[in-house]
Amino acid sequence: MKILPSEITSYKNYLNRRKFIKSSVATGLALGASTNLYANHSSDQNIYANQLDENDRLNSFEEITTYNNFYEFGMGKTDPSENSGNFKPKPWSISLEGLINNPQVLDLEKLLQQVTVEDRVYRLRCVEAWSMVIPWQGFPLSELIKIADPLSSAKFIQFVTVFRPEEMPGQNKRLLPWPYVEGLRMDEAMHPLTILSTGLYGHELLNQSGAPLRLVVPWKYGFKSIKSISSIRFVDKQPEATWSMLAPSEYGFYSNVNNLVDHPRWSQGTERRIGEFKRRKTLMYNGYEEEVGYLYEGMDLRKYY
Ligand SMILES: Nc1nc2c(c(=O)[nH]1)N[C@H]1C(S)=C(S)[C@@H](COP(=O)(O)O)O[C@H]1N2
Ligand SMILES: [Mo]
Repeated sequence: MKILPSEITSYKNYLNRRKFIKSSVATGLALGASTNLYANHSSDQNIYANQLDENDRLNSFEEITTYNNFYEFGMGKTDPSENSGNFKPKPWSISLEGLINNPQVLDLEKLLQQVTVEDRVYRLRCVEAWSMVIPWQGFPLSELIKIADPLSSAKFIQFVTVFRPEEMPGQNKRLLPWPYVEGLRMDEAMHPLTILSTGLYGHELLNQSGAPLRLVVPWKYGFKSIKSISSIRFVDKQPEATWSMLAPSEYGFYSNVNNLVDHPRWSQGTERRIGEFKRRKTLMYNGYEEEVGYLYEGMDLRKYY
């Protein structure tokens, strides 16, 4: 999908109509006119701007869509925007599998009629110690979990990225074991901050951002937020996740942002916000401690990193 310069300006206007406040939830902000939003996008939006402060400038559409990690399209930060032109995110289906009452293959367009797409402004903190602030559109993962109707034996969820080497040039190379997989514990997956995103800045996701559907888990390092999801598996044991499978001593299953536990190659005490020079202090759970800290009470976060 090509973005015209005129459209980019309209994202700015779209944004200017919104006020981002310090408290966790602001209600009643009307949605700007955008032809690209799904029909059921409610006009009375909740904007979750959790723990953002006046220093948290939103990154621009340009920054968010040209500095990416998406190894299916190459390892460089500009590779995903440059090499994803042949990827076809439409039509799209997601299969719900495993320990559930309603296994099925869902058409994404139909699914979007059943869920509530909302605005969520979240920080994204990459393990490589850079970060961005991104205005997503998405719906709570919990809504999809309700459709799946898990059995009580389902304790974790595994997410799988589509495998299409003809459209994803990186999948023809052994950069990672394909397909990319990730996982969450059921209570993390059910948490209201966890969303499946379909767009950002009021625009459908571009291919480099994980079109047409990607996970966003704002208190975890970026690699947990798996892109272009084609199946969701409900399982009883902690599932494999690409990076923790590849380098278990560097990437744990939980991968909660933790400023006290350094990665062997990157300090996690500070971060560089894309577009800025001065480093910022990294916040525990990426600033979402109040909301998610209870999920990990009693766990040794040095062991379960
Ligand atoms: N399928 C897939 N999902 C992925 C990745 C990837 O390589 N493949 N990279 C992850 C990493 S390391 C990060 S930091 C985020 C980056 O998301 P963004 O490009 O939208 O900022 O996507 C994550 N999701
Ligand atoms: Mo990352």
